[in-house]
Amino acid sequence: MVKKIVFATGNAGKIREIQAILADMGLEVVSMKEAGVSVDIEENGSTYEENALIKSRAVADCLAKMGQREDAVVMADDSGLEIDCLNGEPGVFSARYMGEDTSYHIKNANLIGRLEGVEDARRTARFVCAIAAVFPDGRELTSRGVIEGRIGYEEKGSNGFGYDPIFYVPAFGRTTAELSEEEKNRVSHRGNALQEMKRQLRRIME
Ligand code: ITT
Repeated sequence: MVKKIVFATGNAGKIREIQAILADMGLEVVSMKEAGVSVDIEENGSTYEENALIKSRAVADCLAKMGQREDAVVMADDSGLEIDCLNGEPGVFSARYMGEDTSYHIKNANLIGRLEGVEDARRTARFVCAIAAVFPDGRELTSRGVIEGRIGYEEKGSNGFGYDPIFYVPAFGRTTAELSEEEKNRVSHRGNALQEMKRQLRRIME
């Protein structure tokens, strides 16, 4: 019997969004840290789906070694920002762009700089998110969500994380860093991918 979801992420911004979206599943949602798992995972897949599966399987293996695999679905998200006029960069390398430890203030300033002189209509971009779920019996599911937007001309807003301050959502007239958590979750790539995953989970757990 599945009783909890262990989410394989070390990103505190993600776990907050994920816990809010999965709150109505009737399952306990804990981060891998809360589950006592600490593992360095090499995300060497070439797609978001592959990387999400790599993270989920690695954490599932650790839980199995700890004897805690039986009642947990392990889920992970891999996501990124794709900027059209930069041929989809930074894409699956979004977290590693300019180095994992470089601040997002610097990364965001760099991307804005690379788009200097690019007019509004060509500043199109999207956040993409793949979610993977690995079940105790070895079954695996994936889902994907997207949000379309444009790269702004300066950082705006202080909510969210990562590239949110430069990702402008035309429908709101604001960046995702200027949206409340509830507004972002309703329209975001992660929100969409998790809603799709919830539909698949409900079908399986019926
Ligand atoms: P985990 O692997 O531990 O989950 P991570 O931050 O390394 O955390 P990813 O490998 O999925 O996560 O990298 C995704 C990067 O894409 C993330 O660090 C941000 O830079 C960016 N990103 C993804 N979703 C975002 C969002 O909702 N808002 C802003 N930036 C986002």
